[in-house]
Amino acid sequence: MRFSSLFVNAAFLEVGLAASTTVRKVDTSPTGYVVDFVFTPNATTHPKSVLLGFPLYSDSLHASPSITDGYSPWDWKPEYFSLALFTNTGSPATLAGLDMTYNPSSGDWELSVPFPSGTFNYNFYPDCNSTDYLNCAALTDSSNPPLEPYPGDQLVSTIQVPFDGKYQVRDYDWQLPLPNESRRGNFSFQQYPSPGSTYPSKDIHDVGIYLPNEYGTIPGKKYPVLYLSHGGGGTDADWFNQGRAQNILDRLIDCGEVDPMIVVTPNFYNLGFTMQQDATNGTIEGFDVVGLNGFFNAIRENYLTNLIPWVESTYAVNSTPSSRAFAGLSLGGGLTLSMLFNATSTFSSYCIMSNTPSPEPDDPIWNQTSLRSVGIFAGAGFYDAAFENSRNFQTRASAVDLAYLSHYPMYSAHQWATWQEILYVYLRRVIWRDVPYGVDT
Ligand SMILES: *[C@@H]1O[C@H](CO)[C@@H](O)[C@H](O)[C@H]1NC(C)=O
Ligand SMILES: *[C@@H]1O[C@H](CO)[C@@H](O)[C@H](O)[C@H]1NC(C)=O
Ligand SMILES: *[C@@H]1O[C@H](CO)[C@@H](O)[C@H](O)[C@H]1NC(C)=O
Ligand SMILES: *[C@@H]1O[C@H](CO)[C@@H](O)[C@H](O)[C@H]1NC(C)=O
Ligand SMILES: *[C@@H]1O[C@H](CO)[C@@H](O)[C@H](O)[C@H]1NC(C)=O
Ligand SMILES: CC(=O)N[C@H]1CO[C@H](CO)[C@@H](O)[C@@H]1O
Ligand SMILES: CC(=O)N[C@H]1CO[C@H](CO)[C@@H](O)[C@@H]1O
Repeated sequence: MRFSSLFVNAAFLEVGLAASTTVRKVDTSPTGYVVDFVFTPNATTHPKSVLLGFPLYSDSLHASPSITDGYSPWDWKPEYFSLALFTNTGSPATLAGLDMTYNPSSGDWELSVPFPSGTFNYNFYPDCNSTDYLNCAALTDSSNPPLEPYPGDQLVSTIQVPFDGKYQVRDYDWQLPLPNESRRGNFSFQQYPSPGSTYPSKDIHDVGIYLPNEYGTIPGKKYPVLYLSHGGGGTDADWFNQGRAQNILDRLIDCGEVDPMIVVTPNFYNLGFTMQQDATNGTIEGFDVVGLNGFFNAIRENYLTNLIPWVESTYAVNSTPSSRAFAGLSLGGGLTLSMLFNATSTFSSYCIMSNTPSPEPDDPIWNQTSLRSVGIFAGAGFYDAAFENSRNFQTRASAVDLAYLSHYPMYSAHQWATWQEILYVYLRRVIWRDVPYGVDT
């Protein structure tokens, strides 16, 4: 059996090992690389077919043949980009449902696919019809499991592919693991007391923690903390699984581009309230974000009461607002807005990614003077279904002369590539800088 517990990071760095999914340098691939996928059916199943599912490609004008029919990986060109779900032009784009081939001698299903540089999520769909695979069970790769397989997680396996300038123009190597393992930071999943939590057990909740490589080696040193939220349907594991935030931080810290920091990835589900319930409770104070405000209020108060004090009493951190920042994507972008408008002075800056709607322009909440003392950074993918929400936020901020910086990744939609890039720019150019932001920021 080829099963191993290797993470893909290891599979990529040590291509010779017996992992089922390997990244291989191939000069005949249009990208310079292929990924060899191998799916081994388990002893009790004998699939008739297996599909490999991952996002297809769009072209530089996002004019691919149709929204459900992007370009095949074998036709890949340098200006193409991977197009995931929820674009701003009509219905969600499809995943590629690529037929794998049965190898009778190994008993495995196999497929080698060209991939450009970057981070990609995929699943296997046994016995599935390519036209309706979204109704099929999606399996992760047992040779390359999610870093924390987790109930409720958007369970996918993730591969990372290097850049090759001979074939490609966009270099995403800043997402790859820092080569020298002994210089990487550490991430882990912890539990903290959170009254009301129903998972993983009563009044206990999960949280992901990234510690920089030097953590614990410099007596008395305290670190700033970035709180980095997942989105709808996600968990505290997503930024490590799908976003590979640990790699992005390792690299930027290692080369001295950002100061070492702690990153906390909270989890806003199973805290004793649901969106449904809190929407029915109507408008609580502050703004009404399409019925989500009650949910956001409850999470915000829960984090302020339970999570942040726990982090600050458990780790060597600076407990001042100037050493705290909050970021989040999609539904977590809405939560970031809730923190910005209703916990304004708790954090020094806010990174709002692909957010839900912001307060209406006539809401007096825009006029709070405290908003002018914090940093605001906002963006979404250029083809992101949340692009409009993000622009509306900026238009409304501009209308009250509220300063912000923004970044809109060109070749991306509502997907991890967008949030990785916004995080990368926020870390390099914005976080911990003095406000108001100037030309040097
Ligand atoms: C084998 O696959 C079946 C169907 O997906 C599943 O129910 C079963 O748990 C699997 N067995 C193992 C050992 O993974
Ligand atoms: C695949 O699914 C579609 C839609 O459900 C159906 O029309 C088609 O006949 C199916 N094809 C096969 C080969 O099962
Ligand atoms: C990796 O980093 C460690 C710690 O800084 C250093 O001692 C070692 O020489 C590095 N290894 C390589 C191959 O650069
Ligand atoms: C982080 O440290 C813990 C405790 O030493 C260890 O079990 C875990 O494997 C480390 N995680 C990573 C990603 O290195
Ligand atoms: C914000 O303050 C300005 C100046 O006092 C005022 O003209 C405007 O109506 C206020 N906006 C809101 C939404 O309250
Ligand atoms: C705080 C509060 O009033 N929560 C209520 C919200 O609505 C649900 C029912 O939909 C109640 O169970 C909660 O107590
Ligand atoms: C400005 C604003 O809406 N502030 C509210 C934030 O939330 C707390 C607790 O829910 C309220 O007490 C504030 O009035």
